[in-house]
Amino acid sequence: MTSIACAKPAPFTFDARTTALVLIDMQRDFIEPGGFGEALGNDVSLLAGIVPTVARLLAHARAAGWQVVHTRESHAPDLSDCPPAKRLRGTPNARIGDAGPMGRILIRGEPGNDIVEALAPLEGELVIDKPGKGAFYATRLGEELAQRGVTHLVFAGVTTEVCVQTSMREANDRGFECLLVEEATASYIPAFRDATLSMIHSQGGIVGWTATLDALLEAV
Ligand code: TIU
Repeated sequence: MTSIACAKPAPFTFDARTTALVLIDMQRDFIEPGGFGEALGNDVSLLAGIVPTVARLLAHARAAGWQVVHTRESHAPDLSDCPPAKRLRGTPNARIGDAGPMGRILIRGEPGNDIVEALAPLEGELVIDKPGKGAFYATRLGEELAQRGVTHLVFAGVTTEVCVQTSMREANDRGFECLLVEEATASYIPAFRDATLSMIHSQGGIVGWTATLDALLEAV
């Protein structure tokens, strides 16, 4: 067993054999210019800065033998899994499914929908395509984790208050013990990242724990 003593709000104890690293949506569509993030009017460079930190965390998880999960927010080419309530909202420049410099925005199989090169999945790692913000909604993630006996989830990725927070809340409701790595998550709106970290570990860890990457690496 491993324990991160200075996790918030209390020590986080886990067993590498039943722990998975869940990297949320570290995709070109959010992190590089020309994708969904920029179409929404955001400065995507705010997200690119965490890639080396997430790479350190990923290298550790691989060395420690954790199950690794990568998620991708993505839709079918015919948009049958993208309700108008999602497609028609919030995009002044381009919408999900429109053509862009990295292919059709947020569409499965297009270059922009790939995980960024520095974090490319390896064989044996789970890659979950998700049509929603949460990683459990309309995906096989719950079943895949149950089959592997996973009980603890360490989260990182983008964006903190949208897909990361939604996925972590879904996981908490399903009985997983969840920790978010503080410097391995980012938002286009940094104050929202900070607020999300506070929300997660408030009220005695109402939806989970947070810890710094250094604290996690020291513990293991
Ligand atoms: N817009 C925004 O902050 N995020 C998303 O649309 N998706 C994810 O967080 N992955």
